Amino acid sequence: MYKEKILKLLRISKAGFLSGEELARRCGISRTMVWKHIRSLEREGFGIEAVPSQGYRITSEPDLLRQDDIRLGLKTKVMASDIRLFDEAVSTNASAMQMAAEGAGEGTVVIAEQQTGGKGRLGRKWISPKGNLYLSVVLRPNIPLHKAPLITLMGAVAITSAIRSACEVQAGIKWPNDILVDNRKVSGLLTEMSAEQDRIRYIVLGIGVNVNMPLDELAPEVRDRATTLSAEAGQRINRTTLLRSILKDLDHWYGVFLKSEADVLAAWTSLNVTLGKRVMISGQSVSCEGIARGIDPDGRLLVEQDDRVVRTISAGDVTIVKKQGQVASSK
Ligand code: BT5
Repeated sequence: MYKEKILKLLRISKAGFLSGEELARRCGISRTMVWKHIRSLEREGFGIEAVPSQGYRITSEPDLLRQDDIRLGLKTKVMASDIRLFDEAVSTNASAMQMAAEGAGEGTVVIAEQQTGGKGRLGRKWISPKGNLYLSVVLRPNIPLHKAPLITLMGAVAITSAIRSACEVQAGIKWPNDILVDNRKVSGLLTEMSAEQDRIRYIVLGIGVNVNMPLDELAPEVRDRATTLSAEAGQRINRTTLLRSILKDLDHWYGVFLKSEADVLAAWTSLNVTLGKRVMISGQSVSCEGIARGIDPDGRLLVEQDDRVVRTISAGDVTIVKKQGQVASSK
């Protein structure tokens, strides 16, 4: 607590020095304690210059997510009721599923600076080096099982609007779980759940966003179809600001979802890049090609084939194609 107060005072004074005596007085602690907290901030990666007779000042901040910085000015009803922040996790989804099984409350957010076993769908991998955002949220909605896929759509709406407002990058949603910028994947969502019969026990909504990592961290075959927000914006992105925006928008859209699923579907439709396009669907149980015409109330994709038959797709990978059989963008 005192450490955060000292940090706040140093940040406010910006380039100016603050003496140990002044800091001690403002916090109501001894100068020795001030010094200990300064050392602890240095261990976290803050550059702090100490000049005898003048005091301390911050010279550099680490590029790390910090609990207090995330909470700064964050007003949410459900999201971030509890924030669990890790330097490293195997998979924030796996951690959040475990925590939910042990009773973690709705809105618990698990965040990691990097993942060693980041998960995509169907056993695929999500490459997760430092410099990006990896988070998973525990949700306990009182909805029937067949409505669970709408959580992915709700999450996609929230992430897309957060990216648009925090980074001014024109992101769009590709059904079911991709966020694209100019046809390249910048973010992916993975929804997992625990359920019995027709009752959902809990859902974990996992979100990976490529923010500042160098693109060469990705294998060439993935890199060709991926991008980062910093590459698109042409500048480094403040991850804390983006994360706050994501939590705020998730909170908003989850609230909307619980009241009116139709409003989420309408927002999804306005932010999507799939509808009206010719798509190729490849899935475990279905593969087809046609025009993506819409989504149904359960979030399934409606594809009109060339023979006019409309297929209802509940899972699969979508590739947008230019003409029959010609790939324009893919997974
Ligand atoms: C996804 O799967 O897009 C879901 C990604 C969810 C990741 C988050 S991170 C926090 C939470 N914890 C987890 O363990 N997971 C979630 P899918 O649609 O199956 O796409 C996976 C495919 O995307 C891979 O097979 C690669 O081709 C590609 N890919 C992998 N890493 C990528 C990256 N960092 N950026 C862009 N594309 C990537």
